[in-house]
Amino acid sequence: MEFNVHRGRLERIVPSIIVFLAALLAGCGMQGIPTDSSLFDATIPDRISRTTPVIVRLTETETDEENPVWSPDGTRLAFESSRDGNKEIYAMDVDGRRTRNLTQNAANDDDPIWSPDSRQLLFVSNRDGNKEIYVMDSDGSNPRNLSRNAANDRWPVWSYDGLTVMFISDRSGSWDLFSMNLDGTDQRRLTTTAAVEDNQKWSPDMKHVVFVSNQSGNNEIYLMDGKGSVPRSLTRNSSENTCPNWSPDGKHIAFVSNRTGNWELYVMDADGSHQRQLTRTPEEEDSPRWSPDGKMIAFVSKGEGSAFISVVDLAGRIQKTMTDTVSEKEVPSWSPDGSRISFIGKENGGPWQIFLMHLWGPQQAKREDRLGSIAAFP
Ligand SMILES: [Ca+2]
Ligand SMILES: [Ca+2]
Ligand SMILES: [Ca+2]
Repeated sequence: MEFNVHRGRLERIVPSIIVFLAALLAGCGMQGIPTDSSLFDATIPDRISRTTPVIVRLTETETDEENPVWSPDGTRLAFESSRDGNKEIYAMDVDGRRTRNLTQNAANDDDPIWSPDSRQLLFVSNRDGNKEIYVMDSDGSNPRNLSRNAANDRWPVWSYDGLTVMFISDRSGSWDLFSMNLDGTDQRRLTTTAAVEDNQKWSPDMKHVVFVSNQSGNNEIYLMDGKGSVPRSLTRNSSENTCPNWSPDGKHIAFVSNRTGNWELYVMDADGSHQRQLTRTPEEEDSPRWSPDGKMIAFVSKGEGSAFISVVDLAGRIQKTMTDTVSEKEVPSWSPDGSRISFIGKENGGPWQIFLMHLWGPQQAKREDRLGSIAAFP
């Protein structure tokens, strides 16, 4: 079973629990790690509003390249590719050069997540017969199976102190959240429902975990502490509410919902209060990701045969919308310095490839050669 990020929200078409899970994971993106705040260029918000973004394609292959994740030090992107015939985790410099296969294993290896110090990666592999959570050094050496359980274990996220791993497992009969130490000890079940729990994200202060569950019959966003306290629902309606994403200061949570009959971007306070709709578009909004300074949110809008990435401020004012020749897009993710957004996209129906949108920087000088152009928000 593969969870491809581009599979879309199939749960509205095929209501099986497996597809439901795939759909929950789709588009939301993995949790990044807070980065060294000194990397962030505080002048970037002003520059974004004055500069034309430039899109650069980083991969050129015939296979799907997916799930790019920034190293917290901003120097590399890890990603998944099956260019050698099975899924492997690769890492490349952020200019697209010096790509290296880190896993080199005949099984499928995916879901890479950097450690806070950029020295290790968590990943998922079925090399031992079922999906397990592994850790390896950032050069691919020293891989260790952490979960060691006959069930499926996947979607690992680091705690911000780098000491524990939160993941999802179906070992109890339904998908639930679990935590363990970085050596695989002290594996604990944190949720105890017959429903699907996933999409877990630590709050920046590590006091809370936000996650998604369909225990009420539709996807809602829940909050608990990292030890498995009784979850509290932050959203409560008969529509879908998913893709929660913490603001860097931990005060707000961005998410998407179809409560108006159309998918839109929302922000709420971390206790679920003050839910505010930031977009009103005919497209389907997806994958909200906060800028490192917490002043903006990047997201994808998907329409018929097109997709574009926009950056919006907390008042819902669109700062930038990119239109270009990349007809499908998923999982935008900010560079730690806030100058670039990585994403995956398809050109002319080709395979998923990795792109960088330069919001500001030296690439602007060469923009005639690039894919990007700027457009008014529809
Ligand atoms: Ca492999
Ligand atoms: Ca469950
Ligand atoms: Ca919309």
